[in-house]
Amino acid sequence: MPVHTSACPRNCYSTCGLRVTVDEGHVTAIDAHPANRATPEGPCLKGLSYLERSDPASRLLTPLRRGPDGTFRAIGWDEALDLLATRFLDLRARFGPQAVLYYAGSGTKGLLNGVGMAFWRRFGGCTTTYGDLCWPAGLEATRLTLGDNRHNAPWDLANARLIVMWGKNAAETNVHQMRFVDQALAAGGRLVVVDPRRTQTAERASVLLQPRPGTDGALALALAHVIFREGLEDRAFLAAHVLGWEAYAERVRAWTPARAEAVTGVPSAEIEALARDLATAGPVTVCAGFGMQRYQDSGQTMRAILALLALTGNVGRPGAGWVFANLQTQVFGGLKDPLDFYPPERPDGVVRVGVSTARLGRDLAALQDPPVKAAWVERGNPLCQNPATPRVLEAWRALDFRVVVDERLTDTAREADLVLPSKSLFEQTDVIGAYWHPYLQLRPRLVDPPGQVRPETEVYWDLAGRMGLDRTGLVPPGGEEAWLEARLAPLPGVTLDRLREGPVLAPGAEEVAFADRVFPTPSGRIELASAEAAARWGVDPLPDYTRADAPGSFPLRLLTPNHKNSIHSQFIDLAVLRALDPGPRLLLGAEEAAARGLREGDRVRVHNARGGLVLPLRLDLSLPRGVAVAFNGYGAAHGGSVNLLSQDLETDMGHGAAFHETFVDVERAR
Ligand SMILES: Nc1nc2c(c(=O)[nH]1)N[C@H]1C(S)=C(S)[C@@H](COP(=O)(O)OP(=O)(O)OC[C@H]3O[C@@H](n4cnc5c(=O)[nH]c(N)nc54)[C@H](O)[C@@H]3O)O[C@H]1N2
Ligand SMILES: Nc1nc2c(c(=O)[nH]1)N[C@H]1C(S)=C(S)[C@@H](COP(=O)(O)OP(=O)(O)OC[C@H]3O[C@@H](n4cnc5c(=O)[nH]c(N)nc54)[C@H](O)[C@@H]3O)O[C@H]1N2
Ligand SMILES: [Mo]
Repeated sequence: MPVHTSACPRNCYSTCGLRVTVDEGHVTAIDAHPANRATPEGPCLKGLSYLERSDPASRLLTPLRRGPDGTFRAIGWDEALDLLATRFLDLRARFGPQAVLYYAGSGTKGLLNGVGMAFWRRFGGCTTTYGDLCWPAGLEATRLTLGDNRHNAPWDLANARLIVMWGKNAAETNVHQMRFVDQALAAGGRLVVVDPRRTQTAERASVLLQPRPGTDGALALALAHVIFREGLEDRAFLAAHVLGWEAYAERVRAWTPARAEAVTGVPSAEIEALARDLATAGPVTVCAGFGMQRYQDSGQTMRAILALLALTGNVGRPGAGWVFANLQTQVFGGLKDPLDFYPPERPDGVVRVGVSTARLGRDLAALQDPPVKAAWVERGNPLCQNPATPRVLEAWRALDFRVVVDERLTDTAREADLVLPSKSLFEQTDVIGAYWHPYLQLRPRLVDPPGQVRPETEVYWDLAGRMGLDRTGLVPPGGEEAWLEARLAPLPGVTLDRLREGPVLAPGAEEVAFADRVFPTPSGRIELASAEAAARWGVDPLPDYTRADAPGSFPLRLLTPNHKNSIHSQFIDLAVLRALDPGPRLLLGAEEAAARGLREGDRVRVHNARGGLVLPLRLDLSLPRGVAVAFNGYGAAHGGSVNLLSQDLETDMGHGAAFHETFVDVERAR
């Protein structure tokens, strides 16, 4: 049976290389692609579940139109395209093209995703979002400090003597990274985890530091304090490659371990010990996750953590460095894959970059001249995944016309006027990058889309035809490969034929990032002091920690991490995952539960001024006081999204979403 190279295009670090077996027009098996050195041992359960996920029985197969009574009826493409053309042209005539919001989420990677914006430009423009729900605080903190988001190849982690997994739960969110952790441990290295929870990753660690959520900045400043106090800093490296370290040494003088203990709850002896290890155990790799990036001061926190590697000379060496986002596969210019990031300060008069993704509901409702009247959502589920669901829902319901392109009836699709069925990863050829490993990969068209399913590019092509738009830059049906070849043409050695054989290293990919000690910052050095940080984001030029949370009326901070069995709201409704997943739940430590007279298994109402959610209680004895945990991704079908409770606040840098600035209380459900 024919076996083909493919790759998983989900928004996940691993971006696994796959080998896909096709038998008589059906995908029948999914295996690892051994040539992807980062993921040679095979996809996770979600990857294997593509057999179910791409099966026509579990998907939308026709456009659906919602009637006045709220029920959906299947319609043909003729009717769908007519409706789209009529409504959008009418809104354009009355309010201008910017009355349409084009909202793209992170549902799939692929160069062809860029065709969506090309269509809206042909339409005359639109309104779109800036910032991102995910990683921009860390991306920006890293760019300001190192000049670029690059890191050592994933397999280089095996060379580390000390790995600090900081706010990252790789055992659930980047399972393939744990292989390299294991290799490092087998060679005598050590793993330290910094997480308020005892995660599956922490189970493999020799030390778990549990800072109070949001206090990592104070922890990092105190670690730097000890390094300087003991004279453990790498003077030669600092003198040659680091800007602002003298001022930083002054800054951290006040951050004694005792002060940090009072703020973070981490015992000062553990701070002292980790500081010495960072300086002497070398080489040290810090794998920084997204956990501490979901706060208002995340950018400054990430800068403070990254500074520890600069102080100890752990940059540009095998087994050392900062593993956050590896954008070495972003070689296509003008298109940031997986997520576009349009800075709002660069208006072009056509596309109004006017809505912060983190404040979607609030900004949508407030925009004027023109107001937003319609929305087109693709690859995203904003009524589940964006902060402050009640506000998003209110703004969404106030629109005149709502279109969602998706494989299934998500929380957002259920609230749409028109739902268009989208393709699976096996139904259109595309090229994808990654943000952990350095491979470009192909996911070829292997089977025909079922029912009336059509790739987005074809829908745009036909819609442009109906509307009488210039189709330059759009992709005609069957034209994907030519379009992709043109994008690949400038890249030496990267062709569709090569990609069909297996993953290809991005041109210029480095095993060890910054080995040449060239840092593309304004000063050419690692910038602990960043004038740009101050000018662009209004923060202190040095990393700092100024958080002072006053006690509010809701005593528990709600953390809403990711979990193994979904990619955000994806996969979790498939039978194979439901069979194994414990389902949505609220985690509390024993003391907080006891203080409320609650026991394991009770149905509890977690609530704040914005809303409430009823969930079964699970005790998590690792959780400190003042913290509650509920995993994100579960939607209305599971009782409601955690974002019914979250706040729509931005991070200090990059316009990220401060999901964890959310406080709740928990009571027995009545
Ligand atoms: N299975 C699976 N894998 C995924 C995803 C998924 O949804 N499911 N999503 C992908 C995407 S888009 C992303 S962004 C990544 C995210 O990958 P990770 O960074 O691993 O994920 P998170 O679950 O957001 O956060 C990691 C940890 O941070 C901890 N944390 C929360 N607050 C703090 C804090 O203040 N300080 C510290 N030190 N830790 C804190 C949480 O308890 C959690 O265990 O995973 C990717 N991979
Ligand atoms: N409270 C809380 N909320 C969070 C987070 C958190 O930690 N806490 N994490 C945030 C993070 S890191 C992220 S990245 C976001 C993710 O937010 P989203 O990007 O909105 O997340 P998904 O749930 O992955 O939704 C993507 C949708 O795309 C659809 N899709 C998949 N493939 C295709 C395709 O080829 N075409 C089309 N048209 N659609 C497709 C899927 O079916 C799915 O419905 O969530 C954020 N939300
Ligand atoms: Mo994310």
